[in-house]
Amino acid sequence: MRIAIVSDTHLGYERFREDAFIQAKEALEQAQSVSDMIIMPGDIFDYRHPKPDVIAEAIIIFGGLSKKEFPSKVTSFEGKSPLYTDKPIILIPGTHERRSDTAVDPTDLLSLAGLVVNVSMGKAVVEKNGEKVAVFGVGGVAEERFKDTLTQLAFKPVDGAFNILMFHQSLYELLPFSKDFMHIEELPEGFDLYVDGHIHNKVELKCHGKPFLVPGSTVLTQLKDGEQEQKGFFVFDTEKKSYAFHPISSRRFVVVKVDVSGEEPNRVSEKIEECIKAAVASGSKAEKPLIRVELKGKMKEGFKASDLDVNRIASAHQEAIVEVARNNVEELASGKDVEDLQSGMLENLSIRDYGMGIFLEKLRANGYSLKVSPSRLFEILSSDGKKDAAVSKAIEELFS
Ligand SMILES: [Mn+2]
Repeated sequence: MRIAIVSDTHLGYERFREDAFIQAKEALEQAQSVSDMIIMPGDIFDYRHPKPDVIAEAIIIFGGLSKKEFPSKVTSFEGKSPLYTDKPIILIPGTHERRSDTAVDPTDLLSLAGLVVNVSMGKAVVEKNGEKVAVFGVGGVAEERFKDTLTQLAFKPVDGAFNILMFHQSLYELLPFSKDFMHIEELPEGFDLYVDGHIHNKVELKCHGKPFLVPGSTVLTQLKDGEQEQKGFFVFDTEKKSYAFHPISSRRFVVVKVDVSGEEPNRVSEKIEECIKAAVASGSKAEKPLIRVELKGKMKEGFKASDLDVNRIASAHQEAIVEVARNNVEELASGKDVEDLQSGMLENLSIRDYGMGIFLEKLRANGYSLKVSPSRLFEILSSDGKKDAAVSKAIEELFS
């Protein structure tokens, strides 16, 4: 069977709302035309509470896919909620949709509407002419809960099927900066393919000798260097045991690095202009590229980063969307936290995970030793809605 893997469509992403919709639609429609089934490892939406018009966009896209026949169908299912369709569009919620364990997230809505199969914390078996593919899903959880969650789920690969483990997490090999991230070789053995979301550039690795694939997002969001490559999706062929990347048309993103060392502001402005011109000229004019100019170094004695009018430079361009980052110009740094937040390392981490990290650190420093997992506590405290009830529940758990 041919399995399309489309990830991190981020429907409703405010900065590039139209891109998110158009590029998700293109990726999914192309994916359907070249595959027997589609799997999606999370962040289908950009929010836990998408507005009705964003939910409508998702219904338009997934409703369109559901109207067509797939060559395969879901023949068995175990999950948090019942199965509402046998169409093989199988997904899990990611970090952006994450809510408390029992709450309804927006991917549940698509499932309830009979448009997709939400395989979070469950298993779906898809069949085509007797061939079976089993998809095991772990919806996005706090990083330090991932290992325990896998242990609790105790997934058993299906005999005679091609088995896929799909999740939405940071792994140490991809983002090597937190001891809460699991290592790739700690993932359970016995699967034929490992599929992860969350990372917005494409990744191809091996896990226990089997392919480990991250297709990356279909829309620009994080603006990291890795997002300069073309967006798209993977198609894995279970017969050939091989896969290919299918690019989609997406907004071009260019990062240019400008060294300001020993320069005066006027010369820095000229350098930036030259770089923007070159970046614009290197692509087609059909769509405005997003150009991120990263300044680095120490300016000429007597000048500082704030002498550069980056807003004027950025807004002076019609043919591109320009943003100028001057946080690596030396004079600007002020305090370790700000540096941390602005450093490239943290760009990889969601604010939620960063907050979780600080929370854990404080608990550890204060000798926290109660049995309630700190990440569970964090989730309760940061869950939506009835805060009072959530907090009293947490306190009850803590002291009972
Ligand atoms: Mn994402």
